[in-house]
Amino acid sequence: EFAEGQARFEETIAADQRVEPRDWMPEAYRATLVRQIAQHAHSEIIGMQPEGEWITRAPSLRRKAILWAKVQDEAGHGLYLYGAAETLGADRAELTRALVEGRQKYSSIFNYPTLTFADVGVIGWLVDGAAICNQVPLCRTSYGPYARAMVRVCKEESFHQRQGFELLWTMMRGTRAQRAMVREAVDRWWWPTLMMFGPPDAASPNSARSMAWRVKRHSNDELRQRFVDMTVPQAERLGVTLPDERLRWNPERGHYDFGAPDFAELARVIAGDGPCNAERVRRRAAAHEEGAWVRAAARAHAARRGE
Ligand code: FAQ
Repeated sequence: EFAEGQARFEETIAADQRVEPRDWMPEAYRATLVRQIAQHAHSEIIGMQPEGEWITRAPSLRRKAILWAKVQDEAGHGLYLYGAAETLGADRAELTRALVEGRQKYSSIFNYPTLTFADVGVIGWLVDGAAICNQVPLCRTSYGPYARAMVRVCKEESFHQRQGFELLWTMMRGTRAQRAMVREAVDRWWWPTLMMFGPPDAASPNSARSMAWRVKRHSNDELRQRFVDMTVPQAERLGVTLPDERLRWNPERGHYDFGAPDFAELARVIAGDGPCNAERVRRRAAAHEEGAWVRAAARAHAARRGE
């Protein structure tokens, strides 16, 4: 039975079809998916914090309504993704514990502070832009529930990216101070955004196996390049300069050349030593504690209904 399951799994991957929750799968495949999907879910939930801080300080009712809706979408993405992890047998309470105890990761990008309202626009434009580059190929990832979750998530992320661009577009047509605010925010976020794609391919321990299993469909460096190629023309339209002296079109390669992010900084931030790591995790832990009564009430309700 084991050999049969394994053969079927390999056929499914080779034929570029989806593996479904009830199918036999290697334990390492399951573990890799739980790791990646949980990290992805944690990123969405922790990712609510940097922008969420601006909801009460948004400059107009319209901007407040937009930001509120975006941050709620992120909660929805997180729940979707935890649901996908549960189809692999993961326990959601355990995933949350692993996050607050630092046993599981979330994206490095959410450990940087949001200092001005322009940061809200830049997160939409650059961070959601990078998320889309990374996630559109995940719509065809080999595990069915993850792939299907990504279809919906990507539609919302595209909308988020456009709202970020529109916010910055408006600010760039505003006062001199607003333009300066946008440029300063772009300078701070550009390099951390490039780090979202992970370490360079040669230093990416999970890539080879994840690509063989078609969990990942492109390498970290390929996606980073794709993001740069997509973003440079947008920066030109916006009228901002990206803070990289080595950035230039390479006609031979048909791509932009660009400088290397500081991967030592990425390693430090992943290890817990970024500007806001402690604060982000503390706040997540506090929110979880404050929600204890809701979980207790839900359990009591389920018990009374005999569930
Ligand atoms: N931050 O061998 P690799 C969003 C870890 S978008 C932290 O290359 P892999 C939307 C990596 O996990 C952000 N850790 O790993 C939003 C591994 O450690 P491990 C979330 C990182 O898995 C927008 C180790 O380094 N998106 O939330 C990072 O093959 C705006 C070695 O790396 C996703 O999670 C990093 N930047 O490739 C929300 C996408 N990079 O696990 C709010 C799905 C690497 O062995 C506002 N994930 N590490 O202990 C992926 O595509 C992949 O997991 C990668 C990493 C590409 C992130």
